[in-house]
Amino acid sequence: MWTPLIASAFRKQHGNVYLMTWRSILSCIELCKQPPAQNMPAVPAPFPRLLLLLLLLSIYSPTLATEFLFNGFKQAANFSLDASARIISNGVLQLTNDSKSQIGHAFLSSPVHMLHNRSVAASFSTAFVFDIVTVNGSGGDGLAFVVATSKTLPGAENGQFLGLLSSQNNGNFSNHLFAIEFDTVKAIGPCTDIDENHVCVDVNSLQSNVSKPAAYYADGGKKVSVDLLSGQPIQAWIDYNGGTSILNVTIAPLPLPRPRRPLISHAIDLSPIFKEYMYVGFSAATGKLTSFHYILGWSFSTDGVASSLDLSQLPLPPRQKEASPASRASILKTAVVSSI
Ligand SMILES: [Ca+2]
Repeated sequence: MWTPLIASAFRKQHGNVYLMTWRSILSCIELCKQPPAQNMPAVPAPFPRLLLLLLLLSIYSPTLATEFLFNGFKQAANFSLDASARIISNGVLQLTNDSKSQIGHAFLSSPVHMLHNRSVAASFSTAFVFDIVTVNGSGGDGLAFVVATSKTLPGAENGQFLGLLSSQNNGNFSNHLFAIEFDTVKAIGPCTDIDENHVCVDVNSLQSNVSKPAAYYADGGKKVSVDLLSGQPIQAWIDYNGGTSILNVTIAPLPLPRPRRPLISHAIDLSPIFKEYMYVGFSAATGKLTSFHYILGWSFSTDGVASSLDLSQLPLPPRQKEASPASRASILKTAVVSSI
């Protein structure tokens, strides 16, 4: 009777999210402090509840794994959103609207255990579907999956900094920031980019460690370009093996299955970057150029491969009205008139 009850504290359901963290262990301790419910038989005296707790902790606590799955964010209560980020009514996570110079952050509220024995980076695996929708063809600046020590990334700048860092701290070892960028502007300056449609690995700096034009490898080996500004949903898979220190990043437009060959396969030891507990989530920014940046679903695990998203359950971004040629002409005319 007690075993399934306590075990359930380790796999607590929040909407369609599952967490197995210290929070669960604390819940378990609270559970054991409470007197049994009326219809619940007391734990037999020879098997004290504390002993039962210690037995269960010995089974579950060494991994401190986190695992969750959001097929849309309609019932996601444990999220920290700031600036322009919000969850719209159908469950789409909107990081930015198409206003200029915006930043949006969305992080899981609870920190994730990312360093084993305080020295070795944990393996992790994540899959998510994003959609960058651009009205009137401007398009900028991009979004990123982030592992950071902060849920708000204070002082971060918009535009080419993607809401991750700033001109003041870009490149500092003390940032403890890891990100995978999906960048739609070719920046010059402190965050120089290879092109205006790329995927890259950032460690403490927007001057990326590895950059590749956005693409996937088809089964025959052919490299197929992916337009990040297509307005169509794109799935990304990021897998880091803490044992081999290999990071793999793969993308493909929906509904394609995961390509076998990753776009980026990079040897990097994240142990000096991660702290024991980190926050995982997303950041996006606009600058002079703008897009709506959306996340439609997200799966994450530090305990094996992230669960597959159920693509049939994912919400769609709201349809944006594109300015008609007539209204564009009107806007242009207004701009010309107002500049005179
Ligand atoms: Ca960049």
